[in-house]
Amino acid sequence: MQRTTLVQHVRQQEKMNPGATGEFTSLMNEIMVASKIVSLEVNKAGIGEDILGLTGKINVQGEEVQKLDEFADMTFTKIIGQSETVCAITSEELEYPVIIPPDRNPGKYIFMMDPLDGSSNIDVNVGIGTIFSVYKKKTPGDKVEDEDLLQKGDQQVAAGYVIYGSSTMFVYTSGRGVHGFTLDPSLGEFFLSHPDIKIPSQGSTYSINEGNTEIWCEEQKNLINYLKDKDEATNRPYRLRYIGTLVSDFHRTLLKGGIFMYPRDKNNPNGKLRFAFEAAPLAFIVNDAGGRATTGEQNILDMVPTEIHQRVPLYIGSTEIIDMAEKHLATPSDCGKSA
Ligand code: AHM
Ligand code: MG
Repeated sequence: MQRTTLVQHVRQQEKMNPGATGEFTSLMNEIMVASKIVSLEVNKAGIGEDILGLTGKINVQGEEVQKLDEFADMTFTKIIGQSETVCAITSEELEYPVIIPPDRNPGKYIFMMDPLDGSSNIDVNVGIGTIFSVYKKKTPGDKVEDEDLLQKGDQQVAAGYVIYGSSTMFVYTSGRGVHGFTLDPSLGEFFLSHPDIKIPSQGSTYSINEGNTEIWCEEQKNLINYLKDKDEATNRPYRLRYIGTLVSDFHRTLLKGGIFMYPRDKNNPNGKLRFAFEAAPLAFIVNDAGGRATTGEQNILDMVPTEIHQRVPLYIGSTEIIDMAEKHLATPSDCGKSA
């Protein structure tokens, strides 16, 4: 059987772009190599070298850094940083961007990543992942400016994620459809397994950390109550599925339809997830698969971040459900401010 590898696929896609120089294909190859190394390490976790557990460090988000977080961050940063395809790398784990100096032949792309998403699931053999996003440098000259690092969501050139789960999957879009590849561990090669993924316009699943109910704003509580009400005509109540790894919850939502939410709440006015490393790349993917992502007030892809580690509320999934959610969120409460 003739199977398409990820490398072949990226090259075929590049041929459709008449101005292509091969730099993007090289970058994608490097991302793939880094993800295979991380996948191998994740699969070995628990045996041999001690890769599970905490490093004892606290990252820029104020979260404890796991050894696998650090390993994934270093692997991607090193491989992509040496690839001569990028001029800057930003990471959820790094306070400041890595800027490639002129004497190391920087490329024209900017690479952003959450190197290991789902940190709380690392030690318990539940799916974790990497999320990435690629932008083009906007400003002329060698210097990487804020304008290059803080671009509007819809300026992404490509976005993707890798899930290290029951199998390792690589899903990406460069604006020509969302395509999924599964790693054949015996060959160490990603093969096309999910061509041209389209998200169903409806679904019957909602995904949210319901342990936060007490700190949710009123409109959020109303939305969840609506999803749990019984009404055969609108297929309610919905089923709850929450893994606690965004990549995995998103992947299920992409394939089966439904909605994933991480709302603002009384303690966190912008929610938890980061625009550049989580919300924007997944919004770019869901959009190309026929779905939508919003903060509740604005399309994620229309947002221009003001800082690298900016957080945003996220509602992402099937169009009809996101439209319905937006109606519930249309009149936001003051969310406990007046209490
Ligand atoms: P991380 O990137 O440090 O792993 O944090 C993001 C994760 C997401 O994967 C997941 O959707 C969310 O945090 C879970 O948060 P909570 O434990 O508050 O439900
Ligand atoms: Mg994350």
